[in-house]
Amino acid sequence: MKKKVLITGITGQDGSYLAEFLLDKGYEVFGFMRRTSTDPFIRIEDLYVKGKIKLIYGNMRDLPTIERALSEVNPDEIYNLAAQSHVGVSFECPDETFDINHKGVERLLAAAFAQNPRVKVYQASTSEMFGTTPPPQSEASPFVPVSPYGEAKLKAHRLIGDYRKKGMFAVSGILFNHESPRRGKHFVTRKLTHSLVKLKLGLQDVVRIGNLEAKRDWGFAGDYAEAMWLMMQAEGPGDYVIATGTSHTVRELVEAVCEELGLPIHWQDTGLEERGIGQGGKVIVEVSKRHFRPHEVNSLRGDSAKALRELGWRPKVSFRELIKMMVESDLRLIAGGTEH
Ligand code: GDR
Repeated sequence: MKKKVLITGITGQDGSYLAEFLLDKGYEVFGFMRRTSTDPFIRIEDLYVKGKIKLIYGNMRDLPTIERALSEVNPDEIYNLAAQSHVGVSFECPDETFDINHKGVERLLAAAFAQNPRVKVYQASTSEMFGTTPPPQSEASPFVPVSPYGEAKLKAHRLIGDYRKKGMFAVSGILFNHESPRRGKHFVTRKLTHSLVKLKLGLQDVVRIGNLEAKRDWGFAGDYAEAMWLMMQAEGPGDYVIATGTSHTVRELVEAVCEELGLPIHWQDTGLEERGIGQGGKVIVEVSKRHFRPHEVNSLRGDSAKALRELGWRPKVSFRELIKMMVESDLRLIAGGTEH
């Protein structure tokens, strides 16, 4: 019989890659999704329309909907990818962030354990939990979160530890930033590839950006979906850092996207006055206070030696390959007129 998997947050970037990966592995895939007025199917349309996955409406804030999904599916594995996933927004909506990212996990774990204590659960934890801890960050590094998002995720991570003590196969994947052409446009990588492609095509004048000095360890989301599954197949449950081990500043990211597009850029002035100057002295990038966060995680670079040692996992796509993939995809979408 096929193994059954329930993915919460299936409509997101990671959910869509994981669904495809698990279908390939022969799983029967069920998705738990929230109703929204905007089109939630962009990333999974093909899988849904062709009947490859089944979707169940519900909400991480609503326990009965979680219980219903669990009893309908009776999963062997659960991947909890549902979250309010934007760090910047978490400062503006802390209660909602806590209710989904912490309490939602509490609801899910309690319901799953009550239904079947042998079910395996994957929790999407995050490098944001390390906060101000200097790089490289590993499973042994202290957690010092500085955002409501990071704090809520840390509480959820600790719940995973509690349930593991009760005997549950509960794993926590501490994933560093992971991107793809399916990334939402409010995250800095996709915001830059999307808007600089538009600029290149003459459809946009200037890109406004926040902190250029923040450093992140950016990997490819498809590689990270494989890591999630590998963790669930390990002999025992654990915590794993998943990262590339290299980091770049947002400034270097801007430069890499520009280079990929053949857009020359140099920087002028500093701080909030800083601007990226393009061909003919035209301002193409502007620093804007609006995109800064009240508290910033300055530098993230993960050490995923444990994942390599225990799971045989290593990233396949490099930073430059990732940028190329995202730029080419946005060029196709925007030049092809399928997106604006
Ligand atoms: P992050 O990703 O907060 O690390 O969380 P994001 O892409 O939003 O920010 C990365 C860094 O870029 C700086 N930055 C900007 N960010 C955005 N979004 N927009 C801007 O204009 C901008 N300018 C500079 C940010 O300040 C930050 O330093 C992501 C999410 O996917 C989380 O859910 C996940 O847990 C972590 O990655 C790992």
